[in-house]
Amino acid sequence: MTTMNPTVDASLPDAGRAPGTPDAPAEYLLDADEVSELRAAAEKLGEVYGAPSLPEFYDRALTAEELLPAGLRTFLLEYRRSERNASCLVHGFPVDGGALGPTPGHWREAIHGRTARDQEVWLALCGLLLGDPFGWATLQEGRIIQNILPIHGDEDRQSGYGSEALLEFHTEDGFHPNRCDYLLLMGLRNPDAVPTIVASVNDVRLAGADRAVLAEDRFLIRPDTEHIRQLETSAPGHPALPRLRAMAGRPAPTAVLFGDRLSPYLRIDRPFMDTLPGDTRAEAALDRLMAELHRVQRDVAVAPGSLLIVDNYRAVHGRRSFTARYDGTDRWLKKLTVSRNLRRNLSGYALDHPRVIV
Ligand SMILES: O=C(O)CCC(=O)C(=O)O
Ligand SMILES: [Fe+2]
Repeated sequence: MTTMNPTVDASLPDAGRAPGTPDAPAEYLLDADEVSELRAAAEKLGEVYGAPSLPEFYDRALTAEELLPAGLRTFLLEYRRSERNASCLVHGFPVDGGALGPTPGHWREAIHGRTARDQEVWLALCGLLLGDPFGWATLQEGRIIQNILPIHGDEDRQSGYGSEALLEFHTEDGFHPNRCDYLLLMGLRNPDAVPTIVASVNDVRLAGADRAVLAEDRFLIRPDTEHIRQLETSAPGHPALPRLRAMAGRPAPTAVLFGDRLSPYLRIDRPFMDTLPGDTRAEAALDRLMAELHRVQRDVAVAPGSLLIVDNYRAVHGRRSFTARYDGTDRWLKKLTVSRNLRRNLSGYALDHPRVIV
């Protein structure tokens, strides 16, 4: 790819896509035979490893990803290893809306439900194929699989429980050095086709000078309030709370672009970000990056039975605003976070299980 404008660095490699091709999600459609295999896998696993929302499942189901259909495994491994696409979509997991029962009104109810067990098993197996699924002691009582649903009273929050407020682009847990490599969202219900929004850093065009500024430790990312809020409620004496409060009060300056200079990774969460005081150059570069991310954004309405996977180092994601119903028919997604190397995530603050980090 070449450009006539010398100030715009559009020469980033396309990582295997045809030159100039936008980074659309790679897609995979499960066929009837594969669906039968998936059903057999869910039946076989049943209760042997316990619930996939609990960390012990992953200690026991060490090789269970072998039960996934071969074509799906190839697709997911290629996605992981090539890094060609910042996101991908798998369609065709069975979901029986009737058997699910009503969308719970709160994640506290949802974590005890088991009506979506098959979907949780498939989500867990896909996560195991990509790496090490993990959870946060600070979120949904350490559940590895979380529930995304609108909560009454949280309409304006920047979290998976909001609705009326646009959920701004963010890197998942962007403030945290141990954030996930992959974010998986499995659709159970989405009657108004409310879109998740994804923007790939591969599509962003920026002046070289802006890229250089964004690659310097000139930015502060504070923890989103959800982490601190849930831990203060569930475990006010938790030893990680002072650390989280320090991350909020005195965040360490960090870079927004990092990794390969020609094909960088990205870390951003604008509503929780500042530049160092008076650094107008960094602020302007950040604004231009945000504008670019908005320019290249894509809507992806995660439908029942679809799985959206976002590479948390290559794409930011958010969600359009919508009006919640609170009548049992609301949008409901299952969410899993995956590390490529859980060893890297061990911080010494986990109390119960190393897979549940802080
Ligand atoms: O609801 C969505 O589509 C995305 C939610 C989200 O960003 C999250 O829970 O991290
Ligand atoms: Fe998110």
